[in-house]
Amino acid sequence: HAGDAARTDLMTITRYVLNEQTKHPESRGDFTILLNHIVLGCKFVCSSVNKAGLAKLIGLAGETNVQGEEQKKLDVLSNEVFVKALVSSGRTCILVSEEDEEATFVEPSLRGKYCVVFDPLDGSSNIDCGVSIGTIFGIYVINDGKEPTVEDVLQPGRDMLAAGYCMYGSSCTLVLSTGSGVNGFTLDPSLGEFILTHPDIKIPKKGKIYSVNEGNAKNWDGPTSKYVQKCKFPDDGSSPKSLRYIGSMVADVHRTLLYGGVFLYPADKKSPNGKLRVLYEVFPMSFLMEQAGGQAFTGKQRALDLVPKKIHDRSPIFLGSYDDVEEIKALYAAEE
Ligand code: AHM
Ligand code: MG
Repeated sequence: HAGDAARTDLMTITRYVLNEQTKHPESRGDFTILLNHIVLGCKFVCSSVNKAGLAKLIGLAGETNVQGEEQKKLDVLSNEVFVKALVSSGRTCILVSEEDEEATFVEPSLRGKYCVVFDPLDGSSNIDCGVSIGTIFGIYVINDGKEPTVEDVLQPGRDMLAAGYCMYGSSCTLVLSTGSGVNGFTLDPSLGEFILTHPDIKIPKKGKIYSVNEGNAKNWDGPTSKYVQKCKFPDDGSSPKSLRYIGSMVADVHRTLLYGGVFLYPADKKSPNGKLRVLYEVFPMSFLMEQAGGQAFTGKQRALDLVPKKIHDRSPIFLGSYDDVEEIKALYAAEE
């Protein structure tokens, strides 16, 4: 019937990116190719994540090799999936992964102009209990023909060309920004296609949720403690905020993007730079927040203005609804 016929009219992620490409007549389609390879990596990891529980319990055929080696850990596997997908795109020159100590320089014959920073499987402590986990990525571009160096990725987050994440949850959702707004796509497993389900995501200006690991409260600094106290005991007559904390950055940020509020991983006395990594956690999520109309702040400055010194640098982060982050900024300003 008519409903079925209409299905081929869906906006798939490929179609979306090709459409975007036509807005840049000078484009040679390199970005579209790169993104296709990232999408393939996401689909592959999604299918592995979905099989993970089964594979562990009953040992899926092919999961154990002839030497009887143990099945690969999912985070190691995901890293290999993305490294292979990115290198084989022929469009990358430097890869920075949370899983690898050093940056990977792509061999000259497969080299392209994009640098990709990523956390292949974030929140992996959540795998065994079936809680949502995800892949986070950010993309920089270097000048054509330039010999790549690690300096090319030690750039402020505002210079990213694109950023996104894929959440492996009850459904598989890919959220992407190429610098003009944020769009969300959901994998239709029967088609193997990501379909545009959340066009032009805008975060509510103010939210009713705060999201933080309160178990660290003992070691927080003044402004963080004050802010969380205000969430629970507002002094302006407003209702207290609800607390939601999954402990999986992708899931916590995804909820924040859709429902509003703030996600914070602040500094504490034990970890003065917080926990989350600048290049492949803080930057991509901050990029998405700003593109959705929210803000991202480190406690000192706009998160996207940070300049990382090392590829695995960390930073405190407060991100979410514009007005909520504004309140946090005021508390830090009052401290100075
Ligand atoms: P991971 O890269 O080791 O998985 O750690 C990152 C995760 C984030 O997904 C999450 O926001 C944070 O760690 C939770 O940390 P904590 O358990 O300290 O609250
Ligand atoms: Mg991580």
